[in-house]
Order: sequence, then C-alpha cells, then structure tokens
Amino acid sequence: MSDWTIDRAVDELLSREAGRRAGDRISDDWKSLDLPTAYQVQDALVRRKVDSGEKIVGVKLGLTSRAKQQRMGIDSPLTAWLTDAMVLPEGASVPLHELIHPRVEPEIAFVMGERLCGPGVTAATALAAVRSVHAGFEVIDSRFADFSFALADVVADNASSSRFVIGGLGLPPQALDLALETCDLGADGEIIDSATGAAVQGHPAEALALAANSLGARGIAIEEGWLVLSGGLTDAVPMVPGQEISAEFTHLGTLRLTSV
Ligand code: OOG
Ligand code: MG
Repeated sequence: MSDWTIDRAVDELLSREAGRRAGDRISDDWKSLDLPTAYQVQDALVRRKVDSGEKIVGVKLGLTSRAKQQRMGIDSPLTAWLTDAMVLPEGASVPLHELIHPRVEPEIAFVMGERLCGPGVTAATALAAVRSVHAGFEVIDSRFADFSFALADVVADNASSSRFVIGGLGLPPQALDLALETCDLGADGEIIDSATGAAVQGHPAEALALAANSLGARGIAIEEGWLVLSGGLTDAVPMVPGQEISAEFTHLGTLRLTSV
C-alpha cells in the first residue's frame, strides 16, 4: 500500500516545479488516485499558491483538440487553474532557465464579461457571457518526465500549467466566427502547423460551456473578469533557445514568443 495523501502529492508537485525537475507518474505508485481525488490535489495545489501570494485570474481547458489528445494519449478534456504568476506580457521572452522542458501551444482565449456557472450552460449562453476574444499562447511544462502521464496525474499537476500570453487585441465574440478562425503556427517564420477554432470541441464556445459545466459540478463558477484558455489548437512545440514561435490568426492578430 502506498502512503500518498493529497498534501504529499501537492508537496511533491510543488517541489518539482520549484526545483525544475520532472519525475515519475504519481499514479504508478498511488494506485487509488482517481479523478475526483486528482482534482482535490489540483485545488489544494492552487490553494498553496494563493496562500503564498498568487491570485487566481481564470481557468484553462486542456486536451480539447484531437491534436492534443492524440499527442498526450488521453481523450478526455480537463480543467485547471490560472494564476497571475503565470502571466507573460505580450512580447516578453520565456525564461527557459526557470522551467523544466516547456512547450508552447496556440489557443483562443476568452475574457468573461459575466459570471458563468453550470450545469446547463450551452455554447450560446457561454458565448453571451464573454466580453472579448483574444489570441493566446500557453507555455506548458509538465512536472512528469517526457510529458508522460495518466489523466489523474495531469489533472493533479494543474494540467502542466506554467505560463501564458493573452494578445492585447480583443474582439467581441459576435464579431467573428470562432469555428472558422484560423491559426497558422510558425517557427522562425516558417509555418509548421495550422488549425481553425473548430479544432477545440467543434467550437471554442463548446469548450467554454464544457468548462462551466464541469466546474459547476464541483461548485465552482467562472467569474466576471476571469480569463479562460480554451485549449491548444495544435500540438505543442518544444521551446528552443532563440527560436521565435508565432501564431498568426485571421482576425485575432499575431502573437510572437521567443525564449532566452
Ligand atoms: C496537458 C495540458 C493540456 C491543452 O491546451 O490541451 C493543455 C499537457 O499537454 O501537458 O493545456
Ligand atoms: Mg493549453
């Protein structure tokens, strides 16, 4: 029998993050780690961050596109927390020396104009609660070696959250068809991947509804003013020092990210 507890898992994950060290899957050792317990670890982990001065600024979805699900070998979307310590200003470089093995993925982001809480949230009601839509980059940095994890591990690990960028250009959701919004992902000026908003759950608003409903089932609302990352549109790209990754959207503008 393993002697894992929620607190021990939080200690382990936070110490890997602080020590920039990836490790084994927790679920290999903690056989009874189920999904509800994994979300308890995730919530306890973010509570520790809040206790140490970080502020919750929103939530993210993960594994909402086939590209991400296939790469990670998990076909179930999940939610996780975003804090102010993860914010990278547009144009800032990613400090690789602070991270373990970061990868970057383009996302469509929402800024909420109204509180949204499931159950019963549809894509239409979700979109009606959005103030503005933005281009985004998420930098993920799993605390598991080689990004190798089971669903319960990645949920406990706050879905590999590390840093994110939200583009300054925000459009009202009515101004564009998000399913058709295209993102060309580039590396040093060469297009390496491409996807439309339809890649995430058929429409990014479906992903937002999914977040509202699954958080609602845990008694959590998406608050006014919060950010929501709807999930990587394409597979994530490992970050290499000096390389520029770009995400060029049809209407949401172009984001560029370099690392040092
Ligand atoms: C898990 C986090 C997934 C997304 O956008 O799909 C995620 C991972 O891939 O390490 O953030
Ligand atoms: Mg992501």
